[in-house]
Amino acid sequence: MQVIATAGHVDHGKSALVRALTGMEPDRWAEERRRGLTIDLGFAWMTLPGGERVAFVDVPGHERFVPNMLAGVGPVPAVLFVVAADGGWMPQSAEHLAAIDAVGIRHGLLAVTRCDLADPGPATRQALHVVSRTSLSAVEAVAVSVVTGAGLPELRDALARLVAALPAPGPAAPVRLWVDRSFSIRGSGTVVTGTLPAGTVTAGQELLLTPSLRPARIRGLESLNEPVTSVTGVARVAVNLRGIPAGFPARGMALIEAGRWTLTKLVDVRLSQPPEMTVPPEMTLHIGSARTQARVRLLGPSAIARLMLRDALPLHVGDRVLLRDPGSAGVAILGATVLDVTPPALARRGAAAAAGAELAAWPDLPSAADLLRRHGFLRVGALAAMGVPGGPPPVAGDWLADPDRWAGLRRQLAEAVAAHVKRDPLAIGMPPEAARAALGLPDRALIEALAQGQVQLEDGYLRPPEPPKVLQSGPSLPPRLVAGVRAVLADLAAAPFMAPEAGRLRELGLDPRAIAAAARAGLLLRVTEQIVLAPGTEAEAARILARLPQPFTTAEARQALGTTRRVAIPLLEYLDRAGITQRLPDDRRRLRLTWPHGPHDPLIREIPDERVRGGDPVLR
Ligand SMILES: Nc1nc2c(ncn2[C@@H]2O[C@H](COP(=O)(O)OP(=O)(O)OP(=O)(O)O)[C@@H](O)[C@H]2O)c(=O)[nH]1
Ligand SMILES: [Mg+2]
Repeated sequence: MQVIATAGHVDHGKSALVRALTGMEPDRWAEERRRGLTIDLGFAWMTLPGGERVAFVDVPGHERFVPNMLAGVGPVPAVLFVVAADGGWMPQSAEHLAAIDAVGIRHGLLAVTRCDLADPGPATRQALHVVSRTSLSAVEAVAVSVVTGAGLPELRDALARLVAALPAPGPAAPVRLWVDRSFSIRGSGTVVTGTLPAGTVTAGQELLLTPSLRPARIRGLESLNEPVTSVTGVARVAVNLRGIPAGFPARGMALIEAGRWTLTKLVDVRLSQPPEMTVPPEMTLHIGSARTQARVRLLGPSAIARLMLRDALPLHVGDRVLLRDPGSAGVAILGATVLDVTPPALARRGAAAAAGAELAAWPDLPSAADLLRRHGFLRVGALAAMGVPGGPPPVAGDWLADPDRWAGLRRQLAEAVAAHVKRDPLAIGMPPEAARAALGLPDRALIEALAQGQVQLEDGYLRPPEPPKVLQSGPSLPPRLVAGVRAVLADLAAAPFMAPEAGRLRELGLDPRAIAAAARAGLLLRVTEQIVLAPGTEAEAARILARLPQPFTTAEARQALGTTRRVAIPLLEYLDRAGITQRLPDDRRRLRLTWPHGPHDPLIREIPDERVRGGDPVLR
């Protein structure tokens, strides 16, 4: 099926032609028939010579009803443009054509009607000339009379050719069914109708009704008055909805698929206006069957503008919208292409001009790369809801990133972490949340992905990749700390298990933070917050304890190590945690490991070091 809208000046014979082609009455209202004037949209359909069916959306020509005309033309792919042979080109001919051009409809036919009343030649030539300068460009022209029937077979053939040439939209395209009528049927409930431009709707499917995003399940479907279980656009569709009260839906609302559209009140667009024309600050925006007020802010000297909409609309990047100034004397209709449906705030001075310059270079159908360059980061779902296919693989989770921005951020993160550690050498590292805030990133997962290969993320903190140099002051450890550690190690040289008293540690300036930093740097073995020994002392302890009869008591261990209970008990517990000793139910212990290569076996040096980190509450 295809759907074609009529267009043309009032009284030029649009409805009469639809009636003659379809045998159906497009003027649905008694008032319309009484006045011989179309007020609202009418619907009729026929089967073409080739067997294809075509539905017509018949629009009013009167200037008072232009909004209705726009609601009919908005979602259709093609138009039947009507000019009366005896009327010629008229104001609403021009206005309707401007609207068609603004919406970007590229397919159509010219019907020169009432050819029994006047020579169709002049009207045909004039209309073809004007039409050729619009999105319709070259169209076929057919002269017809509904009174004599002249030209009607030729028009049917031309319609068949037009329909055959129309592009077939994707059956899997996102559904956006603009509501053009809504009514309720006793026993069935709420029904809405619309022109489905693409995609498929199926009975049982759940859609969302904009702008409230109220869920609406399809209870039943009809197309051209016949019940169907599924319809693929282009089609006229009547949808019986469950979950929507009668009287709730209205023209301009849309049924959309969840996650496939961006509901937005703010868009950046490219206007199709010649730059010298002054653009009114307030215009009426039309898309599909919807219309709303738009505040227009030009972004710099180019044709780029930011539109602030009164009502949220479901939009895609690349959508064509129509802007109209109903207050203006002449025809004031502009087309605009949506470039961004979630544009960033223009907070900085000069941001508007910069945004205008950036967007001026974009194509009418921006790519994922364009949008990522502007936004830096986008979730996969957000890009899909913009209607933009493709995009690079995610950098973390469902985050997509602009490749240049990402590379820059990797450098920035390395610098930020290095600066953090330099500022506060005793710090465990930079908390990822601090790095996220410093780099202005939307999600912590991005920091974790950025850290890879650049910065170490250990124990939940970011540190520079190089571990600090042992026993050398420098950028990594302050000289005061290194001096304190040297003094402790000197004390321990004579009695390796006589850990310095708390007072001695205080005197040397080794508070718990400093001790933790020194332990991290491998300068001290931190048994508890208060008990520190020289690195590697645990291996020496293991060697000494290995000489005792197994299992051994705490007192035997204390004696063998030549220390006090103050040190022996926490040291034995430390050795338990490190897996070097095992504590038995009777409180005695035995060595768990044997070292074939003696006490300098690298295993011994590595295991405890790891355990210090794992067991340290400060580091968790
Ligand atoms: N003689 C003659 N009259 C025609 C022909 N086509 C339409 N008319 C008459 O022209 C008048 C207007 O026709 P409509 O079909 O209502 O015009 P319209 O374009 O639908 O008008 P609006 O919907 O109000 O914009 C009616 O009186 C028709 O009978 C034709 O081919 N020949
Ligand atoms: Mg009419």
